Amino acid sequence: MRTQIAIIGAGPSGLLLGQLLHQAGIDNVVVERQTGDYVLGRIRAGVLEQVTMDLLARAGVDARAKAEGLPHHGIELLFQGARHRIDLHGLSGGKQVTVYGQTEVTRDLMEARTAAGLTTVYGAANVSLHDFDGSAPRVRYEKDGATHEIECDFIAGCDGYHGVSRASVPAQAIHLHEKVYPFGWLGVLADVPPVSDELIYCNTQRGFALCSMRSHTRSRYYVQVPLEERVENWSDEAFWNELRARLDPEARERLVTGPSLEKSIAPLRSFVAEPMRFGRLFLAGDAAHIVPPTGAKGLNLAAGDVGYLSEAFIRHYAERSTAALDRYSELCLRRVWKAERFSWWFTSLMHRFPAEGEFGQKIQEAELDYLVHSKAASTSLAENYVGLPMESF
Ligand code: FAS
Ligand code: PHB
Repeated sequence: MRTQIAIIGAGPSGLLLGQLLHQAGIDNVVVERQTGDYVLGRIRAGVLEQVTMDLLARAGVDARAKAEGLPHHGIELLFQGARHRIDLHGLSGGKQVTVYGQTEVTRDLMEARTAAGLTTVYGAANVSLHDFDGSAPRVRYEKDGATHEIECDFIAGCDGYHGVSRASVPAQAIHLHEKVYPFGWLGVLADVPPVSDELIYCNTQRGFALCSMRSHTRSRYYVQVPLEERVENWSDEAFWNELRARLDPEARERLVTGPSLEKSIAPLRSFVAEPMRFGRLFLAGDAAHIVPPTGAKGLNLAAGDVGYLSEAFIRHYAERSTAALDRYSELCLRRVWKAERFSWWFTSLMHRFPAEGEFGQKIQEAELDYLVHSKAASTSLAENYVGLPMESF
């Protein structure tokens, strides 16, 4: 098989890239190791920046997100028993975020790809990348008992943190930065109405909690748990009791509980691989960076990378120039590191760090008190939360 761009991974990065390239007449093939249903079964992000919504519109797949997504103009911070609203819309010059689950984004992209008759190889085993440091890269995979090979001009590594793309780069050519946090997020998805109209981020003596949602009838909740926790130790009742214990009286009163549709524990880490380009291999999304989900940046950063990479490929083929491709890594990493900083800061502010002791808790409370009473500090939170602008090549 031959194509212009071989894309590894059918998560949001790979599918959005495939759609944007198709719209520009650039041939591409997506190779995914799981089944489509498996990919859709992973419950992940819930908040889209306007930059991401604009990219979905450019890809022609924003209709449902615009119709069913929930525009949000603010978030609340709960600490020392009181809730304080951060006016994202007012403090960011009129910007908003849209609550629309990553699962739905992925579904919309999958349907568009199928409708366009584009090639997606699901269930591809033992994917391997070859000669991306030369002029004729290739991708190999096994399926239905046979080994297949894709000849291409470029490879886009959109295969996430545990993918094969970054792992295929020689160790001396890549520099990894990582910080692992001493806790995880136990998350529950349930068909119950959200406890509030907006997201509530909670800093409490018992640990962090987040009240989020997918719609007016489906809620997503998280509580901070120790790293050694196992999801099988948490019945639904135990989860709801722990969440209740971390809420303020009004939210506790309004909380509607019900059977979990999904329950899982996600570890938290900050991670960046530099650079994000190796010859004719380009990394995008979680293949290149991970943020703790506190700032709702993971999916949005992935979309930003794809916005840059699709534009760079389009310019390459239109202008027979490598100028934009040569700047891809630099532009991505400038935006990635700013999001890494914000996600680290918000995680450090909102979670309990037992090793920091009482002094650490008092510093957190002082910073939160300053944050909610300072327009300058709240504006900084707001402009990072709604998403920083993309640069031009
Ligand atoms: P993905 O990991 O989504 O997709 C990579 C794809 O590549 C997968 O389908 C995988 O099966 C495939 N793949 C892997 N190895 C392969 C191989 N060798 N060959 C072929 N295919 C291969 N972000 C937020 O903003 N908010 C959140 O609340 C949030 N929660 C998260 C919870 C968890 C448990 C995780 C892991 C991430 C979470 N994220 C969250 C971040 C998440 O949304 C990612 O940013 C987003 O999925 C990034 O999309 P991709 O870059 O496409 O990577
Ligand atoms: C979610 O709804 O899954 C979500 C929302 C905001 C976050 C993290 C996760 O910061």
